[in-house]
Amino acid sequence: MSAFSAIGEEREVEQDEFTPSIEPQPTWCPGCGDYGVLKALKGAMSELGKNPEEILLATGIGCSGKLNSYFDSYGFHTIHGRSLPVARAAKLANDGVEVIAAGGDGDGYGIGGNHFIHTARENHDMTYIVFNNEVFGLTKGQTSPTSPKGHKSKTQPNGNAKTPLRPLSLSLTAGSSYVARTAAVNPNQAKEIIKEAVQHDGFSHVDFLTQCPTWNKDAKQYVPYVDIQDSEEYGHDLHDRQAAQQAMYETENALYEGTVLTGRYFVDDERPSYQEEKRARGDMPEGSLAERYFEDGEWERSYDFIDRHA
Ligand SMILES: Cc1ncc(C[n+]2csc(CCOP(=O)(O)OP(=O)(O)O)c2C)c(N)n1
Ligand code: SF4
Ligand SMILES: [Mg+2]
Repeated sequence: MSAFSAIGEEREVEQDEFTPSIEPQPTWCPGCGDYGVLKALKGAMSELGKNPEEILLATGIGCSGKLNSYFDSYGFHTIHGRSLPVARAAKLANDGVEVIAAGGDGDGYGIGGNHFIHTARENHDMTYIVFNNEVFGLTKGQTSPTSPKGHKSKTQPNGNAKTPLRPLSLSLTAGSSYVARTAAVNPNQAKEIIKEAVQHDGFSHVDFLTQCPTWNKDAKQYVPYVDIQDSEEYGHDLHDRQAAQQAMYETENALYEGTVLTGRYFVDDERPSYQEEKRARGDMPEGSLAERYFEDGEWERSYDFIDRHA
């Protein structure tokens, strides 16, 4: 089966179909939060009836980037911080593909931060999962953009002097049309949030708190958590941008004070995705560029169809 015939095919999809025959057991450390992302993603895609052949997973570099090896679908293990440009290109070349981008806090909020801002601004139709473990896990625990102030690591042995980045607030301000935070310690909520994010038309950003027990000994900070949708104290109208901003600000402060708030923060169903905006202007190719190449064997340059993105 190819990506073209799989798209839109309706059938029951078992979770096991996303387990690869090569390296089915992840090599993440015992207790790593990354297992929670894999479980939630498999569960979400199976419940949505998505075929492995209609999904493209683009990941960055890091322990998080290894998700690509453990989730069986079309995949592109990119370079550090570059999952989003690859994901965008894939979605433009084949609009029917379900595109998921994923990577770490260092990958997405640090080296790839500019791609994050502009992919959100342009509202590209995809889901972006950021494994936020507040360290550079793969390279042995260096301070990352989300490490708490005062956090000690090999690169900051006297404690981090920097104020951490606010991923939710940044995402909202940049233009994401769906913003949520979940945690590996809450797999059912995580699965439901990923399902919503995938179904949303536009750029869906999920900040996924993933404990790193090997390099971030404060890993237990994500337990217990509060789901703001289940809490009278924190509930707000998800379509109200200002209320979302306030809730995000409180959530980001609370995390470093020991209270873990998770849930949905913002949803804009009205805003057209980048793909819809381009289609309305006659700037999107008819059908899939990739399929044309696949069938005709003739390469048509993508910039003949898509503007150069000034
Ligand atoms: C351009 C570039 N700079 C640095 C690295 C080294 N490097 C690999 S992974 C990584 C950080 C990973 O941290 P994060 O994105 O938070 O992912 P995690 O391992 O925590 O999941 C770094 C700095 C690299 N691969 N490429
Ligand atoms: S180093 Fe940390 S993030 Fe990487 S696999 Fe181990 S526990 Fe997970
Ligand atoms: Mg990290």
